[in-house]
Amino acid sequence: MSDETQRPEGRHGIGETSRGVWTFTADVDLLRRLALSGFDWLALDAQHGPVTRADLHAIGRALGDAGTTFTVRVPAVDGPWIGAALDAGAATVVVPSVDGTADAVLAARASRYPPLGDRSWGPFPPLWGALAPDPATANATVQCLVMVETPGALAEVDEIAAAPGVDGLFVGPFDLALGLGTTVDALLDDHTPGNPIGAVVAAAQKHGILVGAFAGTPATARSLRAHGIRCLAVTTDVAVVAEGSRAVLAADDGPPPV
Ligand code: 3PY
Ligand code: MG
Repeated sequence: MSDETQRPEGRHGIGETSRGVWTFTADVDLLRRLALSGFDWLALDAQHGPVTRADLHAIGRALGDAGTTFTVRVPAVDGPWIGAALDAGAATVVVPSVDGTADAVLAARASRYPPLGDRSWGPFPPLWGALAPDPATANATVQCLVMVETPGALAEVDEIAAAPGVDGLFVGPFDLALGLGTTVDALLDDHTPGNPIGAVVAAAQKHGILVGAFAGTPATARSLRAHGIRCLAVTTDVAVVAEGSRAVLAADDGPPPV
């Protein structure tokens, strides 16, 4: 295969209306199988999963070879981690624990090469003989989604959505509920004027950027869609295994009677 055929044409990130799978595993075969299972996108969780920066190399190569793009939820507002995830070939980074506009700007700038940001040049694909996008293409196609999951981010959500290089807002309902001193159910059921999730959706719509959220289950996805969010992580690798096992055991007749 020539280098030309390995050019990462058609790289695309997360769509406005899409269903993703959230993954904790660092196992490349399982990730590759899941990436080819029909979800619109796959997000590796390096904040709450065991994915390390060293794992990114093999994962990026395996998913790149499979012709699929991927997202990385980095562990924190951390420029070098954002750079490493993108160097490995991630099309999208999801940045957690953003506490205000300054954090969002840091994340956006870490996602783009100069003059738009301060990302450093060093993509991994040439290490295994593939081509990486040139800086201008990388800047034009990368997606930096900042999480709104703290009271600080919520208070500045309009300013965050307006910040150059912030391509989308991604709601973390679990941390947002904790930070606001409420429950996930109460947060999701709140449709009063000015409610927190509605405020995130309104800010994204006002500034013409994507809005997404972690749901984890189809039931939570339903509640988030009722707020107008259509880009959702609808399940996790762990749930896919557990529910797949349950479905197989329920469908099977069991051992023959002795
Ligand atoms: C949250 O709900 O806080 C998340 O970060 C989802 O993973
Ligand atoms: Mg969170």
